Amino acid sequence: MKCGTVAVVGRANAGKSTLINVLVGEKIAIVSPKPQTTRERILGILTTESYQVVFEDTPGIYKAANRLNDFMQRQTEQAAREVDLVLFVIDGHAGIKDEDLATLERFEKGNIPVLVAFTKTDIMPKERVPEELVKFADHKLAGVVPVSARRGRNVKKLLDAILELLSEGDYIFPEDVVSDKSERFMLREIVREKLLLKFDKEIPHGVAVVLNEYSIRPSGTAEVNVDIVCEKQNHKAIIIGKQGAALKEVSTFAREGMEKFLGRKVFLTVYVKVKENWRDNPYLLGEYGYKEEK
Ligand SMILES: Nc1nc2c(ncn2[C@@H]2O[C@H](COP(=O)(O)OP(=O)(O)O)[C@@H](O)[C@H]2O)c(=O)[nH]1
Ligand SMILES: [Mg+2]
Repeated sequence: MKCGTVAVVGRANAGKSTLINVLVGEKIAIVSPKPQTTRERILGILTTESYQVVFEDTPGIYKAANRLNDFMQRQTEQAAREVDLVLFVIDGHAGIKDEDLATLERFEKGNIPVLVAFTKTDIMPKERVPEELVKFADHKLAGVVPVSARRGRNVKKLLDAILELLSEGDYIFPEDVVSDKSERFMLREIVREKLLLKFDKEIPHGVAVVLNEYSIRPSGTAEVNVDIVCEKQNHKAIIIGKQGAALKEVSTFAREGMEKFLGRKVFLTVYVKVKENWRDNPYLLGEYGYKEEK
């Protein structure tokens, strides 16, 4: 039996969470076209009879602008120090930048092997792939695998490359566990995902979702109540929208996402609240789940 841990790192929006969801075969992390979608380390666990791979999704690498970003950066760095393999995800379509290569070098200096997943090949011309890959020539990598998470292209090949680099060992998690995060966490994240899809930058980045209630009625329907906490009174007005239209749309998508995730009907109620500058308030960061576990 092979078993190992893999930190999935790379630039914001590179496609890390999408790739992990495809590798694990279940949605363990939310995905959106906006950076800063993933805020913390999330484990996605793939178990078969012959191996267990524990993927660590991370927030990605970028400059910190507030305490929430500091937390996100620490989560990424911690993850990359404590694993058997670093999977460096690069958005092939965006192209390999000097900045990517500099970050890659930092990981190469550690004692952990680095494998590159060159993703989003489905939206780039075929001939550009080898042109980009030569940029890795001077790097001491365990390998480079071009993939498309969206199309599932070469994902099996990537998994084989990962397994090659892992050792024999006992499983860390029970076989039926796919994530270290609870259902409660995913319910909050699903609301945040829909906010990221609906609104621009400042609003979703300044939002926290609090789960007040999650219970199952005798009929089997789940009752879910959440607060959307935003940073400013005018953000609240935008989130709610004219006659509540925007909030209604987000709530409907969130309910549908929850129903798919839970496999049952959901009765969802949502309130919007304002907490100014919560992203820089250590107490509120803790309250909303953005603090290191002891
Ligand atoms: N075309 C294409 N888009 C992708 C692929 N993987 C991810 N994306 C998109 O890239 C965006 C960022 O993905 P996400 O997984 O949230 O990136 P992360 O920030 O690195 O976790 C989303 O809009 C995804 O749908 C892929 O293989 N092909
Ligand atoms: Mg992500």
